[in-house]
Amino acid sequence: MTQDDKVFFNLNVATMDKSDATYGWIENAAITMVGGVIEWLGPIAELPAAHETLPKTDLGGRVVTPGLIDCHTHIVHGGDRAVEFEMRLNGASYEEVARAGGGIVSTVKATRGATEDQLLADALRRVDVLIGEGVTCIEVKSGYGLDLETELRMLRVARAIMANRAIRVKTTFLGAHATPSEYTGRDDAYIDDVCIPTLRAAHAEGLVDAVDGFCEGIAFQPAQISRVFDVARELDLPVKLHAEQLSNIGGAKLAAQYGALSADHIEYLDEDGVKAMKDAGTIAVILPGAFYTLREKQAPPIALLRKHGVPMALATDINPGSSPLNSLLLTLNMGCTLFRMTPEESLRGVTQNAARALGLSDVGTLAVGMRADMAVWDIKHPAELSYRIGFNPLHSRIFGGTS
Ligand code: DI6
Ligand code: FE
Repeated sequence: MTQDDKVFFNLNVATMDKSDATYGWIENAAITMVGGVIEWLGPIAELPAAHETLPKTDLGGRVVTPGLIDCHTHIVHGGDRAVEFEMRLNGASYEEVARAGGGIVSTVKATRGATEDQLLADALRRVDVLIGEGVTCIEVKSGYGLDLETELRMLRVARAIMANRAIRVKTTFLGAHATPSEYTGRDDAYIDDVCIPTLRAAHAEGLVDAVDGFCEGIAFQPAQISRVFDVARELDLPVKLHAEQLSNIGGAKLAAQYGALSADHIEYLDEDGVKAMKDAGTIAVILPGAFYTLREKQAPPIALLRKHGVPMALATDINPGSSPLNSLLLTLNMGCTLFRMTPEESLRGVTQNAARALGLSDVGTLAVGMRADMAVWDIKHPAELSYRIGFNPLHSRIFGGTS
Protein backbone atom coordinates (compact mmCIF):
# COMPACT_ATOMS: atom_id res chain seq x y z
CA MET A 1 0.00 0.00 0.00
CA THR A 2 1.30 3.50 -0.83
CA GLN A 3 0.38 6.82 0.73
CA ASP A 4 -1.96 7.46 -2.20
CA ASP A 5 -3.98 4.26 -1.78
CA LYS A 6 -7.34 5.38 -0.53
CA VAL A 7 -11.12 5.26 -0.87
CA PHE A 8 -13.13 8.33 -1.88
CA PHE A 9 -16.72 8.15 -0.64
CA ASN A 10 -19.86 10.33 -0.31
CA LEU A 11 -19.72 11.39 -3.96
CA ASN A 12 -21.65 11.17 -7.22
CA VAL A 13 -19.58 10.17 -10.23
CA ALA A 14 -19.93 10.87 -13.97
CA THR A 15 -17.77 8.01 -15.24
CA MET A 16 -18.34 8.95 -18.96
CA ASP A 17 -17.80 5.27 -19.78
CA LYS A 18 -21.26 4.62 -21.21
CA SER A 19 -22.22 5.41 -24.81
CA ASP A 20 -25.65 6.73 -23.71
CA ALA A 21 -26.44 10.27 -22.56
CA THR A 22 -26.42 9.45 -18.86
CA TYR A 23 -22.81 10.53 -18.14
CA GLY A 24 -22.26 6.97 -16.78
CA TRP A 25 -23.77 8.44 -13.60
CA ILE A 26 -23.49 6.61 -10.25
CA GLU A 27 -25.21 8.15 -7.20
CA ASN A 28 -23.72 7.90 -3.68
CA ALA A 29 -20.62 6.15 -4.97
CA ALA A 30 -17.15 5.20 -3.77
CA ILE A 31 -13.88 5.01 -5.71
CA THR A 32 -10.89 2.96 -4.56
CA MET A 33 -7.44 3.96 -5.84
CA VAL A 34 -4.38 1.74 -5.51
CA GLY A 35 -1.04 2.70 -7.02
CA GLY A 36 -2.55 5.59 -8.97
CA VAL A 37 -5.08 3.33 -10.73
CA ILE A 38 -8.79 2.80 -10.08
CA GLU A 39 -9.13 -0.51 -8.23
CA TRP A 40 -12.89 -0.36 -7.71
CA LEU A 41 -15.76 2.04 -8.43
CA GLY A 42 -19.49 1.73 -7.71
CA PRO A 43 -22.31 2.39 -5.22
CA ILE A 44 -20.90 2.72 -1.68
CA ALA A 45 -23.28 -0.05 -0.53
CA GLU A 46 -21.28 -2.46 -2.72
CA LEU A 47 -17.78 -1.42 -1.55
CA PRO A 48 -15.75 -4.65 -1.14
CA ALA A 49 -15.01 -5.45 2.52
CA ALA A 50 -11.29 -5.68 1.74
CA HIS A 51 -11.27 -1.95 0.92
CA GLU A 52 -12.71 -0.99 4.31
CA THR A 53 -9.17 -0.90 5.76
CA LEU A 54 -7.90 1.74 3.31
CA PRO A 55 -7.76 5.42 4.36
CA LYS A 56 -11.07 7.12 3.48
CA THR A 57 -11.74 10.63 2.18
CA ASP A 58 -15.27 12.09 2.38
CA LEU A 59 -15.97 14.19 -0.72
CA GLY A 60 -19.05 15.82 0.82
CA GLY A 61 -21.52 14.76 -1.86
CA ARG A 62 -19.57 16.48 -4.63
CA VAL A 63 -19.46 15.39 -8.29
CA VAL A 64 -16.41 13.54 -9.63
CA THR A 65 -15.57 13.40 -13.35
CA PRO A 66 -12.56 12.10 -15.27
CA GLY A 67 -9.74 14.64 -15.32
CA LEU A 68 -10.36 17.01 -18.26
CA ILE A 69 -8.28 16.62 -21.44
CA ASP A 70 -7.43 19.50 -23.80
CA CYS A 71 -6.65 17.55 -26.99
CA HIS A 72 -5.66 20.45 -29.30
CA THR A 73 -3.33 23.24 -28.13
CA HIS A 74 -0.55 25.46 -29.47
CA ILE A 75 0.24 26.39 -25.86
CA VAL A 76 3.99 26.68 -26.49
CA HIS A 77 4.67 29.86 -28.46
CA GLY A 78 6.55 33.14 -28.22
CA GLY A 79 5.03 36.58 -27.96
CA ASP A 80 1.38 37.52 -28.43
CA ARG A 81 -0.83 39.12 -31.08
CA ALA A 82 -2.61 41.77 -28.94
CA VAL A 83 -1.46 44.68 -31.18
CA GLU A 84 -2.77 42.83 -34.24
CA PHE A 85 -6.04 42.32 -32.37
CA GLU A 86 -6.22 46.09 -31.76
CA MET A 87 -5.28 46.90 -35.39
CA ARG A 88 -8.10 44.73 -36.69
CA LEU A 89 -10.59 46.34 -34.28
CA ASN A 90 -9.43 49.73 -35.50
CA GLY A 91 -10.39 48.67 -38.99
CA ALA A 92 -7.14 47.29 -40.43
CA SER A 93 -7.69 44.51 -42.93
CA TYR A 94 -6.07 41.08 -42.62
CA GLU A 95 -3.79 42.13 -45.50
CA GLU A 96 -2.76 45.36 -43.75
CA VAL A 97 -2.05 43.35 -40.60
CA ALA A 98 0.02 40.85 -42.63
CA ARG A 99 1.93 43.69 -44.36
CA ALA A 100 2.67 45.11 -40.88
CA GLY A 101 4.27 41.77 -40.04
CA GLY A 102 1.26 40.32 -38.23
CA GLY A 103 -0.23 36.84 -38.42
CA ILE A 104 1.53 33.51 -37.91
CA VAL A 105 4.73 35.16 -39.25
CA SER A 106 4.93 37.41 -36.18
CA THR A 107 4.56 34.46 -33.80
CA VAL A 108 7.20 32.54 -35.74
CA LYS A 109 9.59 35.49 -35.32
CA ALA A 110 8.84 35.73 -31.56
CA THR A 111 9.21 31.97 -31.08
CA ARG A 112 12.49 31.77 -33.01
CA GLY A 113 13.80 34.63 -30.82
CA ALA A 114 12.78 33.02 -27.50
CA THR A 115 14.98 30.72 -25.42
CA GLU A 116 13.79 27.32 -24.18
CA ASP A 117 13.47 28.79 -20.66
CA GLN A 118 11.39 31.73 -21.88
CA LEU A 119 9.09 29.48 -23.93
CA LEU A 120 8.68 27.13 -20.95
CA ALA A 121 7.97 29.95 -18.47
CA ASP A 122 5.33 31.46 -20.76
CA ALA A 123 3.75 28.06 -21.45
CA LEU A 124 3.62 27.12 -17.76
CA ARG A 125 1.54 30.23 -16.98
CA ARG A 126 -1.03 29.05 -19.52
CA VAL A 127 -0.80 25.41 -18.37
CA ASP A 128 -1.42 26.48 -14.76
CA VAL A 129 -4.76 28.01 -15.77
CA LEU A 130 -5.82 24.71 -17.35
CA ILE A 131 -4.61 22.72 -14.31
CA GLY A 132 -6.73 25.06 -12.18
CA GLU A 133 -9.75 23.91 -14.23
CA GLY A 134 -9.18 20.21 -13.51
CA VAL A 135 -7.20 19.44 -16.68
CA THR A 136 -4.93 16.40 -16.28
CA CYS A 137 -3.78 15.90 -19.89
CA ILE A 138 -2.99 18.27 -22.77
CA GLU A 139 -1.77 17.95 -26.33
CA VAL A 140 0.91 20.44 -27.40
CA LYS A 141 1.84 21.15 -31.03
CA SER A 142 4.96 22.58 -32.59
CA GLY A 143 4.44 24.77 -35.67
CA TYR A 144 5.72 28.23 -34.79
CA GLY A 145 9.36 27.44 -35.46
CA LEU A 146 9.19 26.34 -39.11
CA ASP A 147 12.92 25.64 -39.01
CA LEU A 148 14.69 22.62 -37.57
CA GLU A 149 16.21 24.25 -34.51
CA THR A 150 13.08 26.05 -33.32
CA GLU A 151 10.68 23.19 -34.02
CA LEU A 152 12.88 20.89 -31.91
CA ARG A 153 13.06 23.56 -29.20
CA MET A 154 9.25 23.82 -29.11
CA LEU A 155 8.86 20.06 -28.76
CA ARG A 156 11.54 19.88 -26.03
CA VAL A 157 9.64 22.61 -24.16
CA ALA A 158 6.43 20.63 -24.56
CA ARG A 159 8.11 17.59 -23.01
CA ALA A 160 9.62 19.79 -20.25
CA ILE A 161 6.13 20.82 -19.11
CA MET A 162 5.74 17.33 -17.61
CA ALA A 163 8.94 17.73 -15.60
CA ASN A 164 7.56 20.95 -14.09
CA ARG A 165 3.87 20.22 -13.53
CA ALA A 166 1.69 17.23 -12.58
CA ILE A 167 0.11 16.94 -16.03
CA ARG A 168 0.43 14.56 -18.97
CA VAL A 169 1.55 16.02 -22.29
CA LYS A 170 1.16 14.43 -25.72
CA THR A 171 3.27 16.16 -28.37
CA THR A 172 2.35 16.75 -32.01
CA PHE A 173 4.69 17.80 -34.82
CA LEU A 174 3.05 20.58 -36.87
CA GLY A 175 5.86 21.59 -39.20
CA ALA A 176 3.25 21.80 -41.96
CA HIS A 177 1.53 24.73 -40.22
CA ALA A 178 2.67 27.53 -42.56
CA THR A 179 5.45 28.31 -45.05
CA PRO A 180 8.06 30.54 -43.40
CA SER A 181 8.95 33.88 -45.03
CA GLU A 182 12.33 32.59 -46.27
CA TYR A 183 10.39 30.07 -48.39
CA THR A 184 7.63 32.39 -49.64
CA GLY A 185 6.31 31.02 -52.92
CA ARG A 186 8.28 27.79 -52.43
CA ASP A 187 5.86 25.66 -50.33
CA ASP A 188 7.01 22.36 -51.83
CA ALA A 189 10.66 23.16 -51.18
CA TYR A 190 9.80 23.97 -47.56
CA ILE A 191 7.96 20.65 -47.15
CA ASP A 192 10.85 18.66 -48.69
CA ASP A 193 13.86 20.60 -47.37
CA VAL A 194 12.73 21.62 -43.88
CA CYS A 195 9.45 20.07 -42.71
CA ILE A 196 10.18 16.40 -43.47
CA PRO A 197 13.85 16.42 -42.33
CA THR A 198 12.74 18.15 -39.12
CA LEU A 199 10.05 15.52 -38.53
CA ARG A 200 12.68 12.81 -38.89
CA ALA A 201 15.04 14.61 -36.48
CA ALA A 202 12.27 15.20 -33.93
CA HIS A 203 11.21 11.56 -34.10
CA ALA A 204 14.81 10.40 -33.71
CA GLU A 205 15.00 12.48 -30.50
CA GLY A 206 11.78 10.90 -29.17
CA LEU A 207 9.93 14.23 -29.23
CA VAL A 208 6.91 13.29 -31.37
CA ASP A 209 3.74 11.40 -30.41
CA ALA A 210 1.70 12.38 -33.50
CA VAL A 211 1.95 14.41 -36.73
CA ASP A 212 -0.45 17.19 -37.79
CA GLY A 213 -0.82 19.62 -40.70
CA PHE A 214 -2.86 22.67 -41.72
CA CYS A 215 -4.80 21.62 -44.83
CA GLU A 216 -6.28 24.89 -46.15
CA GLY A 217 -6.07 27.18 -49.14
CA ILE A 218 -3.90 29.61 -47.12
CA ALA A 219 -1.67 26.77 -45.92
CA PHE A 220 -1.00 23.37 -47.54
CA GLN A 221 -2.77 21.34 -50.21
CA PRO A 222 -3.75 17.66 -49.67
CA ALA A 223 -0.89 16.48 -51.89
CA GLN A 224 1.62 18.36 -49.74
CA ILE A 225 0.09 17.05 -46.52
CA SER A 226 0.25 13.53 -47.99
CA ARG A 227 4.02 13.80 -48.38
CA VAL A 228 4.32 14.58 -44.67
CA PHE A 229 1.84 11.89 -43.68
CA ASP A 230 3.70 9.29 -45.77
CA VAL A 231 6.77 9.94 -43.63
CA ALA A 232 4.66 9.79 -40.45
CA ARG A 233 3.42 6.38 -41.60
CA GLU A 234 7.01 5.28 -42.32
CA LEU A 235 7.94 6.33 -38.77
CA ASP A 236 4.87 4.56 -37.37
CA LEU A 237 3.45 7.83 -36.01
CA PRO A 238 -0.30 8.50 -35.90
CA VAL A 239 -1.62 11.58 -37.71
CA LYS A 240 -4.28 14.25 -37.15
CA LEU A 241 -5.20 17.23 -39.32
CA HIS A 242 -6.45 20.83 -39.18
CA ALA A 243 -9.13 20.34 -41.83
CA GLU A 244 -12.02 22.26 -43.43
CA GLN A 245 -11.54 25.26 -41.12
CA LEU A 246 -12.14 27.99 -43.74
CA SER A 247 -13.05 25.96 -46.84
CA ASN A 248 -13.33 22.37 -48.05
CA ILE A 249 -10.32 21.11 -50.00
CA GLY A 250 -10.78 17.50 -48.90
CA GLY A 251 -8.71 17.55 -45.71
CA ALA A 252 -11.00 15.34 -43.63
CA LYS A 253 -11.17 12.70 -46.37
CA LEU A 254 -7.38 12.76 -46.61
CA ALA A 255 -7.14 12.38 -42.82
CA ALA A 256 -9.54 9.42 -42.96
CA GLN A 257 -7.47 7.80 -45.73
CA TYR A 258 -4.51 7.82 -43.33
CA GLY A 259 -6.63 6.50 -40.44
CA ALA A 260 -6.08 9.79 -38.61
CA LEU A 261 -6.74 10.02 -34.90
CA SER A 262 -8.70 13.22 -35.56
CA ALA A 263 -9.77 15.89 -38.01
CA ASP A 264 -9.91 19.26 -36.29
CA HIS A 265 -11.97 22.48 -36.83
CA ILE A 266 -14.11 20.95 -39.67
CA GLU A 267 -16.52 23.88 -39.99
CA TYR A 268 -16.80 23.19 -43.75
CA LEU A 269 -16.98 19.38 -43.49
CA ASP A 270 -19.57 17.77 -45.82
CA GLU A 271 -21.50 14.49 -45.46
CA ASP A 272 -19.00 12.56 -47.60
CA GLY A 273 -16.26 13.70 -45.26
CA VAL A 274 -18.34 12.73 -42.20
CA LYS A 275 -18.89 9.24 -43.64
CA ALA A 276 -15.18 8.88 -44.40
CA MET A 277 -14.33 9.85 -40.81
CA LYS A 278 -16.89 7.38 -39.45
CA ASP A 279 -15.47 4.55 -41.56
CA ALA A 280 -11.93 5.40 -40.45
CA GLY A 281 -12.76 5.86 -36.75
CA THR A 282 -11.44 9.43 -36.95
CA ILE A 283 -12.56 11.70 -34.10
CA ALA A 284 -14.06 15.14 -34.88
CA VAL A 285 -12.29 17.79 -32.79
CA ILE A 286 -14.50 20.85 -32.42
CA LEU A 287 -12.68 24.15 -31.81
CA PRO A 288 -15.13 26.97 -30.96
CA GLY A 289 -12.35 29.36 -29.90
CA ALA A 290 -11.17 29.99 -33.49
CA PHE A 291 -14.76 30.19 -34.79
CA TYR A 292 -15.52 32.80 -32.10
CA THR A 293 -12.28 34.81 -32.46
CA LEU A 294 -12.45 34.98 -36.26
CA ARG A 295 -16.22 35.61 -36.08
CA GLU A 296 -16.83 32.78 -38.50
CA LYS A 297 -20.33 32.11 -39.76
CA GLN A 298 -20.15 28.46 -40.81
CA ALA A 299 -20.58 26.14 -37.77
CA PRO A 300 -19.31 22.54 -37.87
CA PRO A 301 -21.99 19.99 -38.96
CA ILE A 302 -22.81 18.72 -35.46
CA ALA A 303 -26.12 17.16 -36.60
CA LEU A 304 -24.35 15.19 -39.37
CA LEU A 305 -21.64 14.03 -36.96
CA ARG A 306 -24.38 12.86 -34.55
CA LYS A 307 -26.37 11.21 -37.38
CA HIS A 308 -23.34 9.16 -38.49
CA GLY A 309 -22.05 8.49 -34.98
CA VAL A 310 -18.71 10.29 -35.37
CA PRO A 311 -17.39 10.91 -31.83
CA MET A 312 -16.88 14.61 -31.06
CA ALA A 313 -14.09 16.05 -28.94
CA LEU A 314 -13.80 19.70 -27.81
CA ALA A 315 -10.58 21.66 -27.25
CA THR A 316 -9.32 25.20 -26.68
CA ASP A 317 -6.97 25.35 -29.75
CA ILE A 318 -5.13 27.85 -27.53
CA ASN A 319 -2.86 29.87 -29.85
CA PRO A 320 -1.92 33.57 -29.96
CA GLY A 321 -3.74 34.32 -33.20
CA SER A 322 -7.00 32.60 -34.02
CA SER A 323 -7.85 31.24 -30.57
CA PRO A 324 -6.27 32.95 -27.54
CA LEU A 325 -8.72 30.91 -25.43
CA ASN A 326 -7.11 29.71 -22.20
CA SER A 327 -10.18 28.11 -20.60
CA LEU A 328 -11.46 24.57 -21.27
CA LEU A 329 -14.52 25.31 -19.12
CA LEU A 330 -15.44 28.26 -21.36
CA THR A 331 -14.81 25.96 -24.34
CA LEU A 332 -17.48 23.62 -22.93
CA ASN A 333 -19.97 26.50 -22.80
CA MET A 334 -19.02 27.62 -26.34
CA GLY A 335 -19.51 24.10 -27.69
CA CYS A 336 -23.06 24.19 -26.37
CA THR A 337 -24.00 27.81 -26.96
CA LEU A 338 -22.32 28.35 -30.35
CA PHE A 339 -22.62 24.86 -31.86
CA ARG A 340 -25.61 23.40 -29.95
CA MET A 341 -23.73 20.41 -28.54
CA THR A 342 -25.54 18.99 -25.49
CA PRO A 343 -23.86 19.34 -22.06
CA GLU A 344 -23.28 15.58 -22.06
CA GLU A 345 -21.68 15.71 -25.53
CA SER A 346 -19.47 18.61 -24.47
CA LEU A 347 -18.28 16.88 -21.27
CA ARG A 348 -17.63 13.68 -23.26
CA GLY A 349 -15.74 15.94 -25.70
CA VAL A 350 -13.15 16.86 -23.06
CA THR A 351 -12.96 13.39 -21.49
CA GLN A 352 -13.57 10.10 -23.34
CA ASN A 353 -13.49 11.50 -26.90
CA ALA A 354 -10.54 13.81 -26.20
CA ALA A 355 -8.58 10.77 -25.00
CA ARG A 356 -9.51 8.95 -28.20
CA ALA A 357 -8.37 11.93 -30.29
CA LEU A 358 -4.95 11.47 -28.66
CA GLY A 359 -4.91 7.68 -29.04
CA LEU A 360 -5.08 7.21 -25.24
CA SER A 361 -7.03 4.32 -23.69
CA ASP A 362 -6.03 4.65 -20.00
CA VAL A 363 -7.73 8.01 -19.35
CA GLY A 364 -10.89 9.86 -20.32
CA THR A 365 -13.30 7.64 -18.39
CA LEU A 366 -13.46 6.37 -14.81
CA ALA A 367 -13.51 2.56 -14.61
CA VAL A 368 -11.49 -0.23 -13.00
CA GLY A 369 -7.95 -0.22 -14.39
CA MET A 370 -8.03 3.37 -15.66
CA ARG A 371 -5.54 5.98 -14.39
CA ALA A 372 -6.90 7.77 -11.31
CA ASP A 373 -6.99 11.16 -13.09
CA MET A 374 -10.06 12.90 -11.69
CA ALA A 375 -11.65 16.27 -11.04
CA VAL A 376 -13.87 16.94 -8.02
CA TRP A 377 -16.47 19.69 -8.53
CA ASP A 378 -18.65 21.81 -6.25
CA ILE A 379 -21.67 21.13 -8.43
CA LYS A 380 -24.81 19.01 -8.21
CA HIS A 381 -25.22 18.18 -11.93
CA PRO A 382 -22.55 17.76 -14.67
CA ALA A 383 -24.46 20.20 -16.91
CA GLU A 384 -23.25 23.00 -14.61
CA LEU A 385 -19.78 22.60 -16.16
CA SER A 386 -20.95 23.81 -19.60
CA TYR A 387 -23.79 26.05 -18.32
CA ARG A 388 -21.80 28.71 -16.50
CA ILE A 389 -19.67 31.36 -18.23
CA GLY A 390 -16.46 32.40 -16.47
CA PHE A 391 -17.10 30.41 -13.27
CA ASN A 392 -14.78 27.64 -12.10
CA PRO A 393 -16.43 25.16 -9.67
CA LEU A 394 -13.33 22.97 -9.25
CA HIS A 395 -12.89 21.70 -5.69
CA SER A 396 -9.83 19.49 -6.22
CA ARG A 397 -7.86 17.62 -8.87
CA ILE A 398 -6.35 14.13 -8.62
CA PHE A 399 -3.50 13.21 -10.97
CA GLY A 400 -2.47 9.56 -10.97
CA GLY A 401 -4.15 9.11 -7.60
CA THR A 402 -2.39 12.07 -5.98
CA SER A 403 -4.28 15.22 -4.96
N1 DI6 B 1 -5.52 27.17 -37.73
C1 DI6 B 1 -5.64 28.30 -37.06
O1 DI6 B 1 -6.64 28.94 -36.91
C2 DI6 B 1 -4.32 28.61 -36.47
N2 DI6 B 1 -3.50 27.65 -37.03
C3 DI6 B 1 -4.23 26.78 -37.71
O2 DI6 B 1 -3.80 25.78 -38.22
C4 DI6 B 1 -3.82 30.00 -36.70
C5 DI6 B 1 -2.63 30.19 -35.82
C6 DI6 B 1 -2.26 31.65 -35.66
O3 DI6 B 1 -3.02 32.53 -36.14
O4 DI6 B 1 -1.21 31.89 -35.02
FE1 FE C 1 -4.94 24.59 -34.10
